Amino acid sequence: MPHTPHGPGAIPERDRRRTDDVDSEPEDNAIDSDGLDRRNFLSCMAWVGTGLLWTINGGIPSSSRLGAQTPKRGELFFMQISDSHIGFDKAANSDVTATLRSAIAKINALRVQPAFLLHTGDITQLSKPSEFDTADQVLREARTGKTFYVPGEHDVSVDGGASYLERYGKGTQRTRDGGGWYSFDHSGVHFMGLVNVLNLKAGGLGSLGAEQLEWIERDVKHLSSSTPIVVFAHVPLWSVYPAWGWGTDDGAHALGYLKRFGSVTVLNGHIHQTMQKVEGNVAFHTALSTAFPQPRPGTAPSPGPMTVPAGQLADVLGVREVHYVPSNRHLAVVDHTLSGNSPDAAFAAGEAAARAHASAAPRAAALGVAGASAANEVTIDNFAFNPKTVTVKAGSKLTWRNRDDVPHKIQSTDNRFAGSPLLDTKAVYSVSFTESGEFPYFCSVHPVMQGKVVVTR
Ligand SMILES: [Cu+2]
Ligand SMILES: [Zn+2]
Ligand SMILES: [Zn+2]
Repeated sequence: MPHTPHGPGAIPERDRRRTDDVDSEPEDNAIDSDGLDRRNFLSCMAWVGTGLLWTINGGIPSSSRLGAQTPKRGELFFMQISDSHIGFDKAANSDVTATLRSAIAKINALRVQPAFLLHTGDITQLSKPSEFDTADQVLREARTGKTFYVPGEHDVSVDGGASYLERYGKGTQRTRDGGGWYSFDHSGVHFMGLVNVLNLKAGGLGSLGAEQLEWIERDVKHLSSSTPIVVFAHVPLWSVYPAWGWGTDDGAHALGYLKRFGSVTVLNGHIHQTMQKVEGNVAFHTALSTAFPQPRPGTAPSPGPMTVPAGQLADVLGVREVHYVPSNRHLAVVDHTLSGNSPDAAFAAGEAAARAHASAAPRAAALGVAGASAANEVTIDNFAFNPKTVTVKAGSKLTWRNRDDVPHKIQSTDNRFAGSPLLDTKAVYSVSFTESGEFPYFCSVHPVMQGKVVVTR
């Protein structure tokens, strides 16, 4: 691939010093077997100077204020936004509509408008018509005028995707139990919008399913291997952190159909932070949310909305610009926080607070303050059922109580008791168990969450 040097002439004055620092690193421009030069690879997710955040992948010299890279003739430029969670109103962000609106305003302020926006899901918090309406209204303020969507689990958990598909499913592949995936071509790039948040299995991760996999195979069959491919889907298609459900069970299977293509870019949301990885011909990127951050893998007791210190929310929310230059192999992906500050400090502070909160909770429970689970009650805290295995007498009633800031949904693994509706924060759900036996169940929104009811005589 052509290596574009960071020529000082191309870099605005204010960015030059930091860029020169990057350039003064030992020269190591050996082209890897995957075609990425090592220095650009290392500068993935590099934080460069105040007001600049960049991840660069693919040889575009980058001073990365949003809009600093003026797209040239023949170049495709689009923006990704993700996880707007309209309807969320907890401590992590009490006004998600306002932060989505400021993300759109940032894009609208660009002199050259993107060809379109990609919204990679969790448009809403609870799939309510009013939430979809608000999202719609704000997105219609975008000057570019065109947004492509894929659903997140928050958009489909109430009704299996029916209302999402009614709004956004026109022109997509439809199946008996949903569908919603589609592809389109733009400026020589083939885009595939995939759905990996429906029909999830107990203990599993995101899932594309057999029908969608077959469609992927068919959809790319006619394309020449030199066609650049952009895949976008909500849940990461590679294993980011399976313990938190951050991956897709059959993601590798899907990517198998894309092996012969020279350039595959995968854009995801769901984890509310930027992560990237390059594997062979495939570059994976997850995006910031416009609503709230989640902790980095393993840095807190569980995923979920994370509260950062007052005044730092705009450091952890953001938008992403993507450029495609026909002569470059990889697309250039540049992430921007709403504030322009690095997200690192706010992430670290939020994670520390989440750990402190978690270590205080058992003490409070021991003192009877917050209350451990009552008899015949399972609480849901930090994406876990507590207790994981609960024993009740036949003929008695068991109650689940959601104490998380995210909705969960109880589903019997073998369909032997009635599942719950989507349980928002503080919601309870009860089932009377009459037969004795073992009843495994899971959360159909976050299928890594599993529990068991043991009913005794
Ligand atoms: Cu859940
Ligand atoms: Zn989300
Ligand atoms: Zn999600």
